[in-house]
Amino acid sequence: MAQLLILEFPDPRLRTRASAVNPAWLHEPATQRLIDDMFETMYEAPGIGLAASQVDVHRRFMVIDVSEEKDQPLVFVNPVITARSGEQIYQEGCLSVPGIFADVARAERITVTALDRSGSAFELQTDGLLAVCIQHEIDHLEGKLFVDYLSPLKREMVRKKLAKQRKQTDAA
Ligand code: GNR
Ligand code: NI
Repeated sequence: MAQLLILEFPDPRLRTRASAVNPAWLHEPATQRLIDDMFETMYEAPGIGLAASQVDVHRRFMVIDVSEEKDQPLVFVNPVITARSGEQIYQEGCLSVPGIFADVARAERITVTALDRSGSAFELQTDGLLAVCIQHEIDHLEGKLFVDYLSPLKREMVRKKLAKQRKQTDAA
């Protein structure tokens, strides 16, 4: 197992639109290792989700675990939201935008279809934090970040704050 490097805003690679996963690719040992490495990277961060885009793999899949005990790993391959209803506002963070938190409005309840890591299709109806996380990760696959929901001025403040944080970390 290995920890992977997480791309950070405003890295232009985070703007790449990921392409569909060929189900045959899931049967390759290297792919299964990549999924394991993404879970390790997510748990170590620590985070509740990680999209392939964030580790510079521009394929449509993500790993998620929103459980308290960190014992409910979920893999979504080629996820599609087929129904959405209601609205919830959640204070979001992102491993690609470290140390920044902001309220984002998203659907409260969603239905998502996807393949699991072995290539089997499933459908999930969910709400609350898991629904927020799935929407956040699918945004990554589209090259979209939660800071894109903020005003351009706020987004510029985020960019400057991260640049300053990095300067301090690099100097230390
Ligand atoms: O770890 C994460 N926490 C989080 C909190 C609120 C809304 C979304 C998230 S996802 C984030 C991990 C991440 O950046 N996934 O892309
Ligand atoms: Ni994120």
